[in-house]
Amino acid sequence: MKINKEHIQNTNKSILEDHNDNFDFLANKLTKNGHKVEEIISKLSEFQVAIPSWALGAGGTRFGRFSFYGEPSTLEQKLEDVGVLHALTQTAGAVSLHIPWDVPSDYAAIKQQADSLHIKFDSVNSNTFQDQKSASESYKYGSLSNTNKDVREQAIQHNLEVIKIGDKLGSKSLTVWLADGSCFPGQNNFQTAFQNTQNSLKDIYKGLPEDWKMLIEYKPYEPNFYSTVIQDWGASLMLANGCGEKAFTLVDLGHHLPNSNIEQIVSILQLKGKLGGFHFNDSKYGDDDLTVGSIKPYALFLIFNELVYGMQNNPQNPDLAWMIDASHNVKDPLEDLIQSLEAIQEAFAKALLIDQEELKAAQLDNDVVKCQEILQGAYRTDVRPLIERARLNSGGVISPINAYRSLDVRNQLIKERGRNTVATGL
Ligand code: AOS
Ligand code: ZN
Ligand code: ZN
Ligand code: ZN
Repeated sequence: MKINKEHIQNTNKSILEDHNDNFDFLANKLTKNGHKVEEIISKLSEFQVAIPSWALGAGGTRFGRFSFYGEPSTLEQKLEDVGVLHALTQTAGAVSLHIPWDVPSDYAAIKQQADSLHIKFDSVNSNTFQDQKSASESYKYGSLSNTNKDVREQAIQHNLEVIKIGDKLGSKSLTVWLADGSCFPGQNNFQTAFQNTQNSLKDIYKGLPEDWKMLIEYKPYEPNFYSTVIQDWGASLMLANGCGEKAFTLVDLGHHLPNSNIEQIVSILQLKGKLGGFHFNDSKYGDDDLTVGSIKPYALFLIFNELVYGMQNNPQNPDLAWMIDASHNVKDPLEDLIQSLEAIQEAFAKALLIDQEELKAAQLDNDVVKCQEILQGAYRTDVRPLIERARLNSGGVISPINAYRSLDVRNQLIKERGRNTVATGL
């Protein structure tokens, strides 16, 4: 299934007039209030979010998995799916691969396919949380933190291999997420596990090309339920600092204990130049991996407020690797990703509406009420016409979900691939 210009024009036709009315109304209002509408739109157009290869099929839980049919089972098909998302939204111009699930068999062909779909290869992910059939050592008791040197060595070599694969595709970063930890008190020596992890990461870091970054993801629990070796941003930051200037912390929104102030974490990491990447999702209880913006959209907006501030004021922090890390059992995965992309754009657009100068003045006056008015004034604005216009300007559709449905994409995919396909990976 490939979306072409004709598809796009046809689905836009019937709602173009409505869109124009809504856009003009909003643009007039914003311009009167001193906003530079064109600038906001071009920032929205530039903002690209990587799609993780493992979110293209139904995720499932340990209790079962309900297929959505027509799911991609090869890397080529996964790229096709990202191509559909990108053609409609013009926001999904990158894919994040997980090795060994996504090892290309023909690099030149895969690169060519990605090029033709305008998709870049974002961060590559290593996998030391599952045992591979051919592996001689098991990660049951940890990978980079394992007390057994042979296990650590196998995990290090795997990460170095992932860098090589990513390098051939044009990726520029390695994301390390470890399941390492313990399920019961006394099972692990915390200090030994941490030191082993630091040393292993240093060995991987040595193999990082000059223009690459290492992104270190943290998570408080799951799959281990008593302790996780890289449990929070502090542990991640210490490890990144221990490795060097090309190592950074990666924040996954679902990887926090309840009520953690994520916007504050994000803000301080940028100040220190150590925020490297982002996994977007939403959650109510833990690492729920739900659609971005589906549970706590205001929190997402507050996080974006800090991200926008950081992008404007922290040149010491590199450009961030943006990725969606969501997966669940009930929606069409592509529709879910479209909703996530929309929620990200919406939070970003609203954050761009915050008048930073006005906010700073209110903060200096200690005018707490005004500070809140400024934030909530931006949050309450319906910015959807801006996002629609950004998509239109880049050749996308006004309404991606409606277009996806009217083009009957899922049934096309089922026709092409069959019903009982199983996505490789989780
Ligand atoms: C796991 O909880 C992390 O969020 C990972 O970033 C990611 O979901 C995983 O690598 C995919 O299996
Ligand atoms: Zn993640
Ligand atoms: Zn996660
Ligand atoms: Zn998650």
